[in-house]
Amino acid sequence: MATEYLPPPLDATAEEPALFDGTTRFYMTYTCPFAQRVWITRNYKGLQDKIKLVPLNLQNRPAWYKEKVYSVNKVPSLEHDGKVMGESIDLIKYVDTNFEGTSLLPNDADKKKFFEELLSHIDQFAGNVFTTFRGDSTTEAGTAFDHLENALTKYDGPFLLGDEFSLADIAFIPLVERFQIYLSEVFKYEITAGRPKVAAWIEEVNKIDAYKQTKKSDPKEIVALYKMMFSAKK
Ligand SMILES: N[C@@H](CCC(=O)N[C@@H](CS)C(=O)NCC(=O)O)C(=O)O
Repeated sequence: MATEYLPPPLDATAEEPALFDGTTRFYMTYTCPFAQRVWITRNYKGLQDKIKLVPLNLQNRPAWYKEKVYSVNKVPSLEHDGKVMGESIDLIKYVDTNFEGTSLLPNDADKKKFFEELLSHIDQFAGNVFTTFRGDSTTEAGTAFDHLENALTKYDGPFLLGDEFSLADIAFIPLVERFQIYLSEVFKYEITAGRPKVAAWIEEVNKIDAYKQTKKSDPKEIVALYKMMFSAKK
C-alpha cells in the first residue's frame, strides 16, 4: 500500500470545506486514539479515496467545526450522506457496515457476542489503567492486562476474535499502544511480561499496514500528555 499524503491540520484560520457536497469527510487529529480507530478501519477497508481525511488542530480549532459540522466539538466525526456522526465505536461499526471493503466483523454469532462483551469492557479496562496512572501501584493496570490476556485465549489468538483482524482489535489497540509506552516509561512496567498472548497480539497488529500508517503519536508526547493529565510523576 502506497504511503498516503497526510494533509496539514486545519486551524482557526482555515476556510470551511464545502459541507454536504457529497464528499465523505473524516474529521480527526493525527494523535487522537479515538480518531485512530476510525482511521485504521478506513485504511484497512481501502477507503482512502472514498473517505477524505480532514485533520484538525484541536488546540486552535476552526470555529466552523463546532458551529456547522459537529456541535459536540470533538474528534472523530464523519460527514456522510448529508449528516454528521460521532463516537469512535459507533463510527467503526458504521464504516464497516456502510462502505465497501473487507468486513471487519465475523458472521459467527458467538464471536459477535464476544465482540460486544469486549466493547462493554473497554471503559473498565481504561479506568483500571488510569487508576494506576493516578497512583503508585501497578496492580490495577495488571488486572486490565490480565483481562486482555484472558480475552485473547478465548479464540486462541492471535487476534481478539481468532485468526482475523477485526473491529475488536481496532477498538483496543490505540489505547494499548499508549498505555504500553506510559507504563514502561513511568512505572517500568512491561505489559507483555508474563503475557504471551498480549505480546503476540501486539506483534501481529504491528504487521498490519493499515494500522502502521496511523501510528503518528510521538512516545515523548504521549508521556507528557498523560503526565499532565494524571500526575506529576517524573
Ligand atoms: N467518546 C469519544 C471521545 C472523543 C474525544 O474525547 N476526542 C478528543 C481528542 S482525543 C477531543 O476531541 N477532545 C477535544 C475536546 O474535548 O475539546 C469517542 O470515542 O469518539
